[in-house]
Amino acid sequence: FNVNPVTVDDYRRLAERRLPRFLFDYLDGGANAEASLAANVNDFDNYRLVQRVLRNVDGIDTSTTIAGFDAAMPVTLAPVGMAGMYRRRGETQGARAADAVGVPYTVSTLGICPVEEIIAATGKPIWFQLYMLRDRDVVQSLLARAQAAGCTTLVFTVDLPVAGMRLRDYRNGMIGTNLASKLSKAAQLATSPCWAYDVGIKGKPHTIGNLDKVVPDPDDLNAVKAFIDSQFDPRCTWEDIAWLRSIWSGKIIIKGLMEVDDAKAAVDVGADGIVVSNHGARQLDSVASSISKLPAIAKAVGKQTEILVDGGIRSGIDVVKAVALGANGVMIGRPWVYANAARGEQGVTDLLTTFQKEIATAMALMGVTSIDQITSDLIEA
Ligand code: HOC
Repeated sequence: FNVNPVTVDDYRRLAERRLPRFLFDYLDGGANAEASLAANVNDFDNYRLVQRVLRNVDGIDTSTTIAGFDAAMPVTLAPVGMAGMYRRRGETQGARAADAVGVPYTVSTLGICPVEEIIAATGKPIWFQLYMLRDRDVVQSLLARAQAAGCTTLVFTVDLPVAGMRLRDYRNGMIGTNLASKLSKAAQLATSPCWAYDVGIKGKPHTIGNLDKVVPDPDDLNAVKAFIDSQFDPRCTWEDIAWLRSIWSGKIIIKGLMEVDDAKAAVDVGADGIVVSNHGARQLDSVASSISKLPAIAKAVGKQTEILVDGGIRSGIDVVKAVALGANGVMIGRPWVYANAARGEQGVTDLLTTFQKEIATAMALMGVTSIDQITSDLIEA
C-alpha cells in the first residue's frame, strides 16, 4: 500500500493486513449471509444529490448541533465494543481524534478503556453507551460511574436482546472457544512492530475498562465473555426506559430503531434522540438497510426528537445524503476503527477531516452554505 490512505476502504484494507484474522472479521463482519451488511452500504446509491450553480457559496459552514453538542459537522463516532483491541487504548485515541475535529464520541459498555481514562485524555465530556444487563444494580452502578466521570448523554442500545449470528466469528472460533488463549496465540504468532505489542497483549494484560468493577476477574477475558453472555438481558422492554430516565439525568438517545411505530414509542417515552440503526447489520440479517428506513421515520418523528442514523456511511457524501433524508447527524462505527487500526489516532483525525472536506465540497456544489439548508429537495431517489 504505497499511497496515503484516504477513503474508508483504504483504511479497511490496511487494517486487514495488520490485525489477526479473527479480530478483523469480528469488526468487519455482519450477521448470517451479510445481506444487510452489503445493503447498508449499497443502498446509499439509491439516492442522488442535486447539483445547483451560481448561488454564492462563499463561506461554507459544516457545523451543527447534535443532542446539545456543538459539532463541527453532523458526524459522531459510534460506540464500538473492544475498540482497544485494535489499537493501544483505542477508545482514548478515538475520543482524542473526535475532540480534535470537534465531534461527539460515544464509548461502549464493552470498552477496553474506562470512562475516566477517556475523559481525562481530553478534559471533555463523552457519551456513554449501555446494553441492558440482567442485574439492574450493575446497570445503576455503571451509569453512576459514567455520570460521575462526566458522561453527558446516554446512548441506550435496544437491538441486542441476544447476540446476532455472526458466522465469521463461528468460523474463526471467536464464539465457543477460549478468547484469552486465542488472543495470546495470535500475539505469539505476531512479530514487532505489530498489533500484539501495540495493544499490549504481549506485555500488560488487557482489562475491560467499564466493567472492571463488576466482572469478577476483568483481566481474564474468558470471565469477561462469560459475564457478557450471562448478563445481556433479553427481557428488556419500553418500561425499562422509564426506569433509566429516573436514574440518568442527562440526555437519552435510543439506538437501534428501524420502524416508525418504534420511533413513535421512543418519542412517547421521552427520548431526546434516536438512532435509526440495524446495529451495523450485525444482528438481524435480511433486515432493510438503515438508510432506507430513515425517510419514513424522519417524516413521522423528525420534529419531535433528534434523529441519527448509522450503518453503511462511508463518506461525507453519505453524510450529506443522510441529512437530506432527515437526519440531524450520523454515527460511524467501523470506519473510525479501521482508521485507528491502520494509522492510529492520526488515522481517525485524517478520516474525519476528509469527511468534513467532502461535506463542505458537496455543499458548495449543491448551492448551500449551512447544514440546515440541506433539505429533502436536494436529494432524488
Ligand atoms: C456476546 C456479546 O455491540 C457488537 C457489539 C457487542 C456485542 C456483544 C455480544 O459486536 O456488535
